[in-house]
Amino acid sequence: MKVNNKHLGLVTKKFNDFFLVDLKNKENSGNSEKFLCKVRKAINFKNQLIYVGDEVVIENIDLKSKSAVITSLKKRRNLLVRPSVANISNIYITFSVEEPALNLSQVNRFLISAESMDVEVSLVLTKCDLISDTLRSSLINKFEKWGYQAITLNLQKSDCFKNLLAEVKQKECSIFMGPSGVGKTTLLNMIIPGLQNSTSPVSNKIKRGKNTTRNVELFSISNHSYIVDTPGFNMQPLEVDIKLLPNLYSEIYKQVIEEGIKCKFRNCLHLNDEGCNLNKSFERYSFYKDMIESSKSHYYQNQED
Ligand SMILES: Nc1nc2c(ncn2[C@@H]2O[C@H](COP(=O)(O)OP(=O)(O)OP(=O)(O)O)[C@@H](O)[C@H]2O)c(=O)[nH]1
Ligand SMILES: [Mg+2]
Ligand SMILES: [Zn+2]
Repeated sequence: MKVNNKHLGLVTKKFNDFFLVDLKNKENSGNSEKFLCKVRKAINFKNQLIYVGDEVVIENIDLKSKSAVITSLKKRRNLLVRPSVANISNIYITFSVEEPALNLSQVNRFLISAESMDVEVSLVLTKCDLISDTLRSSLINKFEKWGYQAITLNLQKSDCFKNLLAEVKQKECSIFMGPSGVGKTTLLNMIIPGLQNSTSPVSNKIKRGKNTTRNVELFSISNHSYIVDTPGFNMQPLEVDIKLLPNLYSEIYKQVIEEGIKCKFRNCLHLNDEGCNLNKSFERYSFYKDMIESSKSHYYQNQED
């Protein structure tokens, strides 16, 4: 049976030229109806590609074969580049405290690149069963100084994710990002009833993840909330305008915006002491400096090309 109405849908998965689209504004939550869609021929949406998280209009809905065609693409609020996901409201940077071991410079890179998206950013630390309570507390203290209230999880305790679940249910579209093997899919399997996505143990020798999740996929947790599982990336590329970098660090933002400190030059990158009044005695300053230096060389290289 075909229905000719137009419907607003949400792209939950993408493979080659096909898209899985969930109907939006459904009456009830629970098992959602997904339609396999292609883009209507002769439409190219001004050469824009369609991504997971995009809102689209679907037509020619065939209820029997559960298929339809996408006829237009709604304006998106934001687009994360790697992995490609549209319309995110919250990013949960997810790292394990062990197996694979916590790499602070990598955590910082993920956090800063998430901050550049202008969405709410949180930090989740998994596998806390593998460390002592003392170490867990000291990590919480450390990240508090970085400007984050780390959510610490021990997924072997089934009730530890209750608060997190209540939180993501309040958000529109939360994405879990971090290296391979940290337990992103394990967490989603616990949060979403009935979800049984593949997970696999980290490799024995080098304690690295095995890149188990291959595709970005968006899952419904209530009528208005979605969670995205992503493939783990071990290196987060940073494509942030160098001028924006200082304010992505809360330690700098607080001094400049909230406390109003002024350096001699406007647009001070807070590197040399001459005329710079930033208090640099915070833990992430060395990461910040390295990030500015490497963006600078990248910046000048591009200017020469
Ligand atoms: N000890 C312990 N192991 C955990 C915990 N959470 C997840 N794991 C294990 O970590 C391994 C990797 O988990 P996955 O969920 O596949 O990791 P992922 O982040 O989805 O990895 P990719 O899909 O490769 O990006 C699995 O063997 C999980 O059982 C935890 O809280 N404690
Ligand atoms: Mg996974
Ligand atoms: Zn300065």
